[in-house]
Amino acid sequence: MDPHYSNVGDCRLVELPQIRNSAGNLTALNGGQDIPFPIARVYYIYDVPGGSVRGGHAHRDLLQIIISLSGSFEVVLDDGKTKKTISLNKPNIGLLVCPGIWRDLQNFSSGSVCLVLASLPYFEADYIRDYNKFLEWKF
Ligand code: T46
Repeated sequence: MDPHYSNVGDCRLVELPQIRNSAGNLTALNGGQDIPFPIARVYYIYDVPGGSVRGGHAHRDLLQIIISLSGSFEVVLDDGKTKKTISLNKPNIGLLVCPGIWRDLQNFSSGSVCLVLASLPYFEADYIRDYNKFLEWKF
């Protein structure tokens, strides 16, 4: 997908497998199978103070799946024309975020944990952290 032409409609919720038994649930994620790309990096966000907003950037090439492992938060997706707010609050639901989409993460509940599976290693040059530059790059 050309990230210059991606839009919020290309981002979607992905149902992740759950193995349930009387002792609880387990979710195993295999890159390229349960996740639609090979996983190059995993990171997680936690201890977010109330009212904090994270994100505030787009990626040129990176694909990600964002999962709420515990608690809840919202992801605001923005393709420069349309914004869409997605609430995440289930550890078996991931949000696939395409390249070329601005994202903000907000309304973190107390104790929430955000897990992110990323298609590429951390590379600061892949970030667009200025919204006007994002619009210039996109259009
Ligand atoms: C995204 C949202 C959901 C690293 O050194 N390695 C890493 O893999 C990451 C993700 C970050 N960092 C450093 C870069 C900054 O100095 O950690 C610091 C905080 O990163 P950032 O301000 O980008 O964090 P968020 O929560 O605003 O954004 C992160 C991801 O960067 C981003 O790709 O989509 O989570």
